[in-house]
Amino acid sequence: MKTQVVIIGAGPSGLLLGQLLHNAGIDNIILERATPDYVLGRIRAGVLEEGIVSMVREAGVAERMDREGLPHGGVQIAFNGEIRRVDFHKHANGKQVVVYGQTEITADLMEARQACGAPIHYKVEKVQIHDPDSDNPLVTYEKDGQQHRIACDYIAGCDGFHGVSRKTIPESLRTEYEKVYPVGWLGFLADTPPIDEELIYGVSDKGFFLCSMRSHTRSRYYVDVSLDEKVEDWSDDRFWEELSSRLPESVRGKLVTGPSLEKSIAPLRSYICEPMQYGRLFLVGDAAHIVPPTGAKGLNLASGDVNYLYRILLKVYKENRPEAIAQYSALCLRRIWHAERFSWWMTNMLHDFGDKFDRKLMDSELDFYTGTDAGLSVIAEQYVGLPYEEVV
Ligand code: FAS
Ligand code: PHB
Repeated sequence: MKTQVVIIGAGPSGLLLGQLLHNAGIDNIILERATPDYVLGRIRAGVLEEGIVSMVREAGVAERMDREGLPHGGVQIAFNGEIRRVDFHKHANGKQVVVYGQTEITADLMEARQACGAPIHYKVEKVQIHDPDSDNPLVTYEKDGQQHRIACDYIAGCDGFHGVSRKTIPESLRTEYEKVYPVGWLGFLADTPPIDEELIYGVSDKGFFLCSMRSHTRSRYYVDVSLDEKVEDWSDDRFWEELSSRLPESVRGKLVTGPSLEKSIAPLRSYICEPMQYGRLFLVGDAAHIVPPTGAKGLNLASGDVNYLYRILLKVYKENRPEAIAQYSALCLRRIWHAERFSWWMTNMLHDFGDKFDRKLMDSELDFYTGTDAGLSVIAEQYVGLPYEEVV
């Protein structure tokens, strides 16, 4: 088999890249090790920056997102019993974010892939990347016991943190940066009306909380827990009691409880692999970087990588500029490191990791950054997302 681009992974990165390339007439094959249901069953991101919204529109897959997505002009931050609002219109030049679940985007992209008939293979095994640093890379995999080979021009490693792509880059060429936080987020999804029109991030003496949503009738909540906690030890009642105890008096009465549709604990980590390319192999999204979800950046960073790789491949194939691939890693990393810093900073400002000096700094930071125009602009401009750079 031969194609122009092999995409490993059918998460949001792989599916979005695949749709954009297909629409541009660039042949690509997507290889996914799981089933569609498994991919859709992972409850993850919920906040979309304008960048990914425009990419999904450009891919021609925005109809449901535009109909059901919730535009948000601000976000709220609760501490010391009060709630302050970060106004994006006032402090981020009128930009906004859209609340629309990663699961929904993934489902919309899966449907588009099926409708256009572009090749995608689920439940593949033993994907291997051969000679990515040559002019003739090859991808092999197994499916239903059959061995398959795909000769290609380029490989997009959209296979997440635990995929095969990053490990294909020789360890001697990789520099990895990592910070592991001493807590995880216990996430809870319920068909209950959200506590407020906007997201509320907060920290109380009991710990961090986040009140988010997926629609006007479906809520998504988080509390931070120690890493030795097990999700099976958290009954629905125990979760609701813990969340309620962390909420400010002013909103606690608005909390509507109900049975969980999904409950999971996600560890918090900052991670980056440099460089993000090796010959004709490009790392995209979680394959190359992870952020703590406090800045709502994970999915949005993945989409930034997709934007850069897509526009570079357009230059390669439509302008006959194969040398354009050399800029990919540096372009991605400039944006990624800003989001890594923002996510690390928001995490430290909203989580008490037990040091009493740091706890006092948290109060000072929260008071300054939510109480001054300068501070509010810092949060707003990075929360709505930095603009994509031009691909030359
Ligand atoms: P993904 O991990 O989504 O997709 C990779 C795909 O590759 C998977 O389908 C996997 O099955 C497949 N794959 C892996 N190895 C393979 C192989 N060898 N062969 C073939 N296929 C292979 N981000 C936010 O912005 N906000 C959040 O609240 C948030 N919460 C999160 C909670 C959790 C528990 C996790 C893990 C992440 C969360 N994220 C959040 C980040 C998340 O949304 C990611 O940024 C996003 O899924 C990145 O998408 P992909 O890069 O496509 O990687
Ligand atoms: C979510 O809705 O899942 C969500 C929103 C904002 C975050 C993290 C998660 O920062």
